[in-house]
Amino acid sequence: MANVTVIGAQWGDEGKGKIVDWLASRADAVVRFQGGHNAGHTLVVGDKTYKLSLLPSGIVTGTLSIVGNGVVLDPWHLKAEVEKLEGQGVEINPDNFAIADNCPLILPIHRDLDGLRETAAGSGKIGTTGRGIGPAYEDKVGRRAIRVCDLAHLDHLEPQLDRLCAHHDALRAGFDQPPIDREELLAQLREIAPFVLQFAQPVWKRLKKVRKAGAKILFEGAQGVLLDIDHGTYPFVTSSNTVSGTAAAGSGLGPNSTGFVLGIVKAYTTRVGSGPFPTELDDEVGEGIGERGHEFGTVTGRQRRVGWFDAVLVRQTCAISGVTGIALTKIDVLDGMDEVKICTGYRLNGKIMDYFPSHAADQAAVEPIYETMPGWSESTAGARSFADLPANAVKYIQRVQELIETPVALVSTSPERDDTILMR
Ligand code: 2SA
Ligand code: MG
Repeated sequence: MANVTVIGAQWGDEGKGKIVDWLASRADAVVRFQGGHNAGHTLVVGDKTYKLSLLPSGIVTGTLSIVGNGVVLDPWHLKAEVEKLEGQGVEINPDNFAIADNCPLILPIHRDLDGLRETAAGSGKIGTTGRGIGPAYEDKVGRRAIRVCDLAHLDHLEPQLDRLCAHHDALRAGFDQPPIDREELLAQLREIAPFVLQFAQPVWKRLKKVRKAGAKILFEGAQGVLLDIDHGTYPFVTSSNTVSGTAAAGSGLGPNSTGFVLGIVKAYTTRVGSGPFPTELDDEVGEGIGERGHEFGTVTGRQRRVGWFDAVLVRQTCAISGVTGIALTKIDVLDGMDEVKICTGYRLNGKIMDYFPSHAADQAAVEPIYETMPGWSESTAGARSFADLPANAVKYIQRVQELIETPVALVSTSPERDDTILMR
């Protein structure tokens, strides 16, 4: 196995967790490079289920796991997640877990601001996970973030606190919130600092060493390309770049190290939160798919919106993200349907389009053009070879591959690690 970068090629929740876990057992290091604890990966290993939000999936198998600089880190959440996994028997120590010391922190004020803004926006809200992700990235780019390395210098935090408070106190006043309590914030940081610092280091150096030793690195993306801050359904996006290129910048390695780009693609489409969704189904068909697919968010438990497979979107995200091959997941959820539909193009103001436009109003207005294919009554659940799949499921997979102009490398047929078909 070469290095592999795994990204979601839709709106997140494509089933990255299972595929990443499958690959993590073959990797020497697993790196998270963007997002924060807004991600939610469910790993099913044997009879155990692990829910990860911030920690890289390799942690469950004891593989070196790294939180890269591109991540925004909530130190209190980190502690809780580590303790929860330790309670499930997972060992986490500085030998198998490292955090980039230049990683910006998510503070309680970020979480509060996220919530205040969403409430104030009413029906115009983004539908964020409420974890403070956006405000934390704003502070990073605004050069006023408190970073992991600052936790070792809390006696000299005044300049950062000045910048942070100047900005946030004004914002908070707009929401009738009191100014930041600097003493309280400092006390909270002092308390959590030793826990975080035991894992903190310049991870680019560690990764350089790992690379020299010829180890295989797995870059674990979170969310999906349609939630990318540049390429997604702006403004209904997350606040980081979710495309494959971020693996390099978000970990401290060059773009020549990201290897095979594996796009994770669900055999239909889902999204949580607000924003355009051309193939969304508001009927029993969608409800059925949602129920069979257990479409509830790992992080917030919110019900996911469900729709047909949109080949236009996935062709676009695969191109933007340089996807080498895709892993098609949850094909078994489509078992037993009379027919299945694939969106092959859009109609906008009487014109036919073969791509998803950038403007939010156009994104909301496009009408999908569908191709209908016969379904399959046989079960695909648990299939482990191509020969085990019903003929119509094979046809569906081949048509998807053709339309998205990207090869299918893997097909996943259940949440179980081994229920995976390797195509090439
Ligand atoms: P935020 O909290 O600022 O990132 O929210 C902004 C938008 O991004 C959406 N969002 C997500 N949508 C789907 N899945 C997400 N995380 C997955 C999960 C993890 C995954 O919950 O299982 O698949 O990697 C995720 N995170 C953020 C959110 O709904 C808003 O639309
Ligand atoms: Mg998920």
